[in-house]
Amino acid sequence: MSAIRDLFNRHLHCTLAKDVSVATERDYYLSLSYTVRDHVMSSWHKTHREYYAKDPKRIYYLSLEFYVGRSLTNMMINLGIHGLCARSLYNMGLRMEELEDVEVDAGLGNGGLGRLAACFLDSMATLALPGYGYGLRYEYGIFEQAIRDGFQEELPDDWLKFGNPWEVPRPEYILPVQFYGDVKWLDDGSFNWEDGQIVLAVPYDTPVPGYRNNTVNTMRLWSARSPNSFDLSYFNHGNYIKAVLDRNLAERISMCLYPNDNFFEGKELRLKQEYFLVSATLQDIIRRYKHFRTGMKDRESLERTNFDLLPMKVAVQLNDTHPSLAIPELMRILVDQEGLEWDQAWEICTSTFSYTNHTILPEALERWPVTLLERVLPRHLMIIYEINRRHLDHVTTLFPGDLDRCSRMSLVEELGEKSVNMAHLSIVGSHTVNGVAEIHSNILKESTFRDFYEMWPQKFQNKTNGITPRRWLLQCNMPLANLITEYIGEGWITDLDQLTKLTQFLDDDVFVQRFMQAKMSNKRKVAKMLRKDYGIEVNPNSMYDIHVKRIHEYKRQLMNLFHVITLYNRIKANPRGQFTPRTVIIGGKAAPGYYMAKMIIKLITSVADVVNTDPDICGRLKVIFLVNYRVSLAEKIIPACDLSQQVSLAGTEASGTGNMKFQINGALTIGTLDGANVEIAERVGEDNIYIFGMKVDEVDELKAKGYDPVSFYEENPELKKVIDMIRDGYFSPDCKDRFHNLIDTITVHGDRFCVLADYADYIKVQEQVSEDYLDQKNWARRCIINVANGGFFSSDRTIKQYADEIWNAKPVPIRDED
Ligand code: 26R
Repeated sequence: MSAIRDLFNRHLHCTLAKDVSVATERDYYLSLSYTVRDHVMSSWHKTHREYYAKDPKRIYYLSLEFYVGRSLTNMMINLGIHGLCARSLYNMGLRMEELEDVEVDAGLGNGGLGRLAACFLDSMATLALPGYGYGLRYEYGIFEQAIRDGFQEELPDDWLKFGNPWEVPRPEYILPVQFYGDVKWLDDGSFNWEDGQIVLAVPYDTPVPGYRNNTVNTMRLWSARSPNSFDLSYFNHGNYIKAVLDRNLAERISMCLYPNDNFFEGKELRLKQEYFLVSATLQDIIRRYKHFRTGMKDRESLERTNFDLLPMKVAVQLNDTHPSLAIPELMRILVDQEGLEWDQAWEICTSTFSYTNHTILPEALERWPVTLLERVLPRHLMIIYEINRRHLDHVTTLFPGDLDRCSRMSLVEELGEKSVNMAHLSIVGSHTVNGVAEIHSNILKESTFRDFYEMWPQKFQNKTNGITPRRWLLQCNMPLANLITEYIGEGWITDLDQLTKLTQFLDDDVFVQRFMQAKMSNKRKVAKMLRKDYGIEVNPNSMYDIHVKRIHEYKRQLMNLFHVITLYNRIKANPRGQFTPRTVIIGGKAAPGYYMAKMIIKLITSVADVVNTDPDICGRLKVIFLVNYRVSLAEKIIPACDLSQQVSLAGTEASGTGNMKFQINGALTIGTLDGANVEIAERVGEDNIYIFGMKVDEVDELKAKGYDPVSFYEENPELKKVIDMIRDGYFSPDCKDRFHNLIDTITVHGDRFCVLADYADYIKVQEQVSEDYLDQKNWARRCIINVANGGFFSSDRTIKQYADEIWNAKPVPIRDED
């Protein structure tokens, strides 16, 4: 305890140069963070010493996003010093919880895909797997959302403003990345890409500790820096000032995370980001592969020059197609630089890469225009053409004369602007392709990538997503985590299947009561936050009905809102009636350029204004739009939830991971048979989840016969009333036709996501929810059944399956320091 205090004081004085008389909360937060960072160092060194000595197969997780959120609490918990730090600070008169709240989220992601990458890093470290996360160190992460007059506004996320205590810059390992330039055909028949523009990649390392196991892995993020010779022509012409100022042109590459979720925009800067990550990372991987010392005396090492071993020593996982230029880039390195024959290089490539698909929405699939590729990455385009030529030859031998198939399976699409289909490139260049939930993987095989599945059935796998139970239960929900540990011990933390032991307490009144108390204490905390931040009083006894995720039409926040308006109308029509009180909380960011999503936010805030101020409602219904939803806010809100909304149109949400977080924190789910909801339902049983709406084949059927939203509108008087109110300005008296467009899009223009078709069933099931909630004890029992069956959704399970079934990688346990 005194050791923590001494370190803390030393950092306050020496690292931050602050005296207690002027120190702020942030100074204390930073001092504590540096203290914790000191504690991670010896295991971090030991882990990498061990990897170097043992030379195991390493796993490289390449992702344009790592949505880490805060790190302080997670580091302390995984290092096993959380209690110690809390006590030490308490003795110094400081409250650790308040310091934890100072930390700004590392918001280097949009949503599910980025957060999954962060959970996977935690699980790889906890399973003692030699795994590295490689990404970009954006100076601005996902924008900060503000709400003005009910509309979303975006503010820059200047997250590094006060420094980042978790990262270690490594300027000594800088690597060059080339763009533009020309391809020269050399005398020996080989190609060389030259005369391009060079940008430097500076690595920043962040430690990733496993849960109390001495493993500390590395997340390495690249930052773009201009070389001193960025534009020599200016220097040569004596325009020194201009030359220095233009350095920031190169440095823009890692400036900003693209905030599009599920929407592909073919921007040059984004392409450069993708290649910047890929090029720097592959250089790093190959440097580490070449430099090995197994069997050597201390301090000696060998250069490995033979690349045949690469697939035995390296597994590269592509997190969606965003880093898929790694495929032509590795071919370029092996063929142009290392002088391998094409066939041998291709064999190495396809044995090294595997690809995870995270979405089937067609507008999210990356298709880079050939003209853009030709200008920015001329050699890569040539290589892609050669890959495609050989690929189509192969298709032709397997399916002679099937020209349609050839054109469907081509990497190069000729329809509209000629472009490269990066998903096709990823499938062809990988040994394994996986979806992220059972139903999603089946859709990939049966529809999206059907032709490829017919050609290579063994390539396709499923890896149902998971979440790390350290952050998403132990850390975010202490009341529940402590209760669970008291009853079944702490084994669940690294072996989540042990939660099934909770079923033996289903009829134990004391346990059920205490479970309800844990939920209530979380709900009170949220009520307190809402009072402080929003000036809204919510009743902690009301049902907390929560819908938090990115705002997107396919996720159908609108359907939720139609239910809210329906409830409102029912209360208004019968003000003295009995209604189960609800607090409906909706939160999420809209992509800045997504008009419909922004109008949905405005509609939510407009409905909230009407509902929350209507005296007839008498506190039986509250609507809250949660501003700036992000990882740290999720950790506060999810543990307080009673009803989790997972209502995407069947066949559109690849998996979802929020659904899992709510489940293991003791909420019941209302959802469609989509993504991982299907697997949650299988595990908790139909009595313990509210499933509604069309199934995938019913959606297909409806669309095949022609979906007619207007008929649903005409046939359902309550739905008609909801739609009419919105369209006629009931919620927008200041601008009566504000929501005309929005309503037209889902009625006369025929909503792709069929909100109106699922409305009636949704309302019916919601009535059942309201009724069931009145029996609090039975509700709690069903929540416990949900928690008890959540073990499968640990990302430890997911990662173990990746390691065994895709990567063929083994753990390298790190022994305790003696
Ligand atoms: C810019 C563009 C190319 C882009 C497209 C799509 C950028 C980001 C995305 C995000 C997508 C791929 C995403 O986040 N998908 C989500 O992945 C989660 C983790 O697998 C799933 O749980 C979730 O269902 C899915 O929507």
